[in-house]
Amino acid sequence: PQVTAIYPGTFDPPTNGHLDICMRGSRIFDRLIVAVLRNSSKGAPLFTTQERAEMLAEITRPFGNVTVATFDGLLVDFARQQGATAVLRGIRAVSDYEYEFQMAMMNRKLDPQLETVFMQPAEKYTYVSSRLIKGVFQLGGDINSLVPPEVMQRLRSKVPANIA
Ligand code: COD
Repeated sequence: PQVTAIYPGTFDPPTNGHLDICMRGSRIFDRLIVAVLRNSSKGAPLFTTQERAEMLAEITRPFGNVTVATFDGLLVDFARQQGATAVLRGIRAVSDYEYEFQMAMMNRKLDPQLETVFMQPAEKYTYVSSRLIKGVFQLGGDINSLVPPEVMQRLRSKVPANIA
């Protein structure tokens, strides 16, 4: 059967780590929907939902089977609505696993048909997070090799103080 997977997240902003997981997911699933959560409880985002979705669409364009969407409410409801049977999540380190495991089990409780799949990024992206990217960029650090050029450009216009 054709398998559609959802890769959900905050993506504020998307990084090369996220892109790496999209690439790996696009190889094993028939269709991959990258889904940006609209009302995150993570605090004020740097980029609007729209901006994050646009960046994701730009950077995933080379993968023919990846689309981008936004959602709010429960992930399991969005997955069902999209006909998705899997959720893709990235694991950078053992420390990610505890939180990911809890979410996977809660999502299974909510929808036993929805399977969570974990993938590991290339080693060089295992320390990359959106939070660190924003922090380092705002302080003038060079993060060129850690985010796609499209994201770099938007960071520059959002945080003009950085001359990197
Ligand atoms: N390398 C590989 N993977 C990475 C990297 C990296 N460098 N950086 C991040 N990732 C992975 C993360 O581990 C995650 O799997 C994914 O990429 C997205 O990361 P984030 O940080 O943008 O996304 P989160 O963790 O903020 O996403 C949380 C959700 C939006 C999935 C969650 O809050 C949710 O589902 N909310 C909807 C409401 C709901 O259903 N709640 C109940 C859930 S149990």
